[in-house]
Amino acid sequence: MDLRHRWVLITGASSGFGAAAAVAFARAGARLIIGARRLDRLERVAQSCRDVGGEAHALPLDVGSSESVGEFAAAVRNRTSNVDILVNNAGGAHGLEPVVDGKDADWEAMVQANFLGLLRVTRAIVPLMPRDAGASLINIGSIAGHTAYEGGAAYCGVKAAERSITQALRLELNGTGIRVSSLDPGMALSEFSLVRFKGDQVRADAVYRGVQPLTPEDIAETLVWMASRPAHVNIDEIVIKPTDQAAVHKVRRRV
Ligand code: NDP
Ligand code: 8X3
Repeated sequence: MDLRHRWVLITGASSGFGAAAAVAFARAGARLIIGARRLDRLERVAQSCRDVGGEAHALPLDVGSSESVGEFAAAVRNRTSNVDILVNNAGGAHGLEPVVDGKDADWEAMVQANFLGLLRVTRAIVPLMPRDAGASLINIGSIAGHTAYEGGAAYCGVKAAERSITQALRLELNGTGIRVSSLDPGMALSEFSLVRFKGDQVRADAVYRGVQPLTPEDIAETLVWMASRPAHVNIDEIVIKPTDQAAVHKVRRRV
């Protein structure tokens, strides 16, 4: 499917996968609406989209707030009546403590962004997605939603919920022609670990020590490929991991 002039909405586009995806879709000729909380960073991503010839609008968005999602959706409707591709990417992990040491604030942040945020944005944007015209709704899951690990109870839980939400949406939207997909990455180098470890760069770097992780550009390329399949093709689910990562716990380290 030709992505030129299609409207693509990406949540959490101020860094990592979302930022790289915005530029990749812009390069393919799409028009971008991007949302996140850090508006200065988001504006820079929008400029990068324009630098490759795309149209881009940066809008403030906190998916953890119904009010913010409502204002965001109103601002989206001011720019377009159609959203052809929705990428629900906003989210991340907070902390890596076992449940007995878990913090309410971390759990609440993960549930708000990865779980409720995904539902809120989808509820607001699906009515703008055209019927029978090759529209795509792509949720970013994780291998954490497939296999739990120590310290990941809440994060693995919300990413497992993402899989269930994706499956339910595919059933609910059957008959509309809107495609529903999940892209589930393994270890990828972004700000994910820096956020998880609350700015501790040394601890974040240790996650990727001796490993060649995925890059945000790997994820962006896959998203563009998924959205540009012919309208009758639905890529239900992709799991993408670094070659160095055979499973959550089975990682080749060169040091
Ligand atoms: P980054 O930390 O680089 O990017 C996360 C993005 O989400 C930022 O743009 C951030 O923007 C945004 N975000 C977080 N919370 C909110 C919120 N409440 N409202 C709006 N935007 C929000 O990490 P990644 O690019 O790696 O993460 C993107 C997605 O991929 C996440 O859902 C993550 O769980 C998932 N993932 C990551 C993997 C990895 O190894 N990196 C592997 C598998 C899945 P801002 O702070 O400006 O609001
Ligand atoms: C991010 C990948 O395995 O660190 O979702 O949870 S993992």
